[in-house]
Amino acid sequence: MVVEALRREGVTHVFGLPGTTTMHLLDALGREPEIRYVSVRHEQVAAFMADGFARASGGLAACLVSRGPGSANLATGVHNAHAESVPVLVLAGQVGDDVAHREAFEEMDLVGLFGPMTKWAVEVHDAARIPELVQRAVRTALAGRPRPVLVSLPLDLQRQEVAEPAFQPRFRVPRPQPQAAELEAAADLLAGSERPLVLVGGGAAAEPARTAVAALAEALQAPVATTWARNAAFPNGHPLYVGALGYGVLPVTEQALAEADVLLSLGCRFSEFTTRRWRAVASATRLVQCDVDPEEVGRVYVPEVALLGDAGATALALTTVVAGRNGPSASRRRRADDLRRRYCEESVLPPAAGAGSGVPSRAVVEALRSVLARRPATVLSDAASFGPWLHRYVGFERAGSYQGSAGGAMGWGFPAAMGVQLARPREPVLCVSGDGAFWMVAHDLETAVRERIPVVTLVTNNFAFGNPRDRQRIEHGGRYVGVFYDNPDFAAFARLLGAHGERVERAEDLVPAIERSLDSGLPAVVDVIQDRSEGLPPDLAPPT
Ligand SMILES: Cc1ncc(C[n+]2csc(CCOP(=O)(O)OP(=O)(O)O)c2C)c(N)n1
Ligand SMILES: [Mg+2]
Repeated sequence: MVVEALRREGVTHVFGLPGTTTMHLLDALGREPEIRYVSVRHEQVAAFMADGFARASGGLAACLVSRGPGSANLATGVHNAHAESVPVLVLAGQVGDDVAHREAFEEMDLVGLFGPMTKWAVEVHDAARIPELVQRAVRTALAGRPRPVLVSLPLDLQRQEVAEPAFQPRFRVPRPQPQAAELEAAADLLAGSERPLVLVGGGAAAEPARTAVAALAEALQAPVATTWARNAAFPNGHPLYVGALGYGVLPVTEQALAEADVLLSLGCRFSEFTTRRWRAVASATRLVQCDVDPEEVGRVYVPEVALLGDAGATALALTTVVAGRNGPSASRRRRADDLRRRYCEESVLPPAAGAGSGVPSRAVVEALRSVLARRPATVLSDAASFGPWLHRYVGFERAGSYQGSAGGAMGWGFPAAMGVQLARPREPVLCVSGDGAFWMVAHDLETAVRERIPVVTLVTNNFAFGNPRDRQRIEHGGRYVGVFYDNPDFAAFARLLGAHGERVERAEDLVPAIERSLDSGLPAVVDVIQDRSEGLPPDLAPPT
């Protein structure tokens, strides 16, 4: 019934790691040709893969893990997906109801564990209700602001027979549509604005919303910024794009926000980094907030006008209303042009800083830009010091061509890249990961080889936890504790597992190494050897 419910809901991929409480489920999955099951080597990888798959497909994947330890291992990835508004269906085996509440082997309160990091966490206690609750979980994960959900499945339940399972039709909660009065009010506010800014977040990052938002920005002649780690939510080459907010923000982008008299946000959660700890939006700024989820509207900032609705439909409707009025003033146009000109200047890669051995991050940016100019790859970046280099200095044009980690969990990148690759089998997928982050999940290179998932991971290898290292340099008098370590030869490690491995010690060898990796058709690791001091762009300090 669980597997049939997944099939009916259109779930095509399940990532997991077996245990006593999931054997029946696994047996049923193995007999279902429409669903691909992939075993991983640590459960957090299953959650990260499901996360990447969801982002790239617009749908949802499931994780199948066992009780107690298996579920706890999964939790990091579920927490990260929750923060980043990514739908993931968690199916967890649980101790049987016949032995529960006696500290049965590996017993853990799974609804309690996952409750704070899911939109809905439920344990099934009647086998006849499995279709209802699994199907509702999928609907819930995808409705409104997407988020993970948990269905806990006690073992004794899995052995029960149900004569006539009652499956539900496949149903998706419709997205609200903006109301005419609210659209008029928004258009009024925007018409009177001298310094508008459109802020685009993950909720408006996919097509067709993205194209509709571009048309709206053009009708308004308003500059557009993206939220932290959502750089591909708007075409970066567009004449109205003025950069990404968040950690490492360029001065021009922050100024565009600080000076905005009217801010139009679309699918944005106003995160700590995007808003520079809620200080970057001026109190005088008048907010028009478009969000699909009523719980999000006014959660952080109270809008003057709320547009409760799907970002694409809202942008389309608002464009029509705006088009029926006088065009934007010449001064507004000049301001948009001026901000764009400054954005183009500030997003130029700064000159090389000089000293230091190995391959500087600056050279990694140049290599990536050169490769991406020839190959339309999807790029992912893990939670490492390299993120701001990408966010500032690499442009992304296509929808979904960049996926960044805004949740913070180290180790997300490489597994999420595998999920993206499974959703987009024909597209090259490149992940940039810190050495610390990569080594948290590197064992799953075996999964990539076994399952033939040819993602290329560039490891920016500075033999250090760069972020805490920089904090110790700046705030703790350079007393380094627990931030430097040794690494294996990652290229040799990759080859040992049957993957393609490259070790790069000179900047000029980087592009050919990436090209060979992409051409190998295998999962690949490019070990980019850096100086131990390499990390953030030189003007940046880690966030406190
Ligand atoms: C799972 C997890 N543990 C700890 C942290 C705290 N943390 C943030 S960045 C960082 C170091 C990252 O090192 P690395 O991946 O090598 O990237 P680098 O900064 O050196 O480029 C740490 C430990 C985290 N974000 N996630
Ligand atoms: Mg490092």
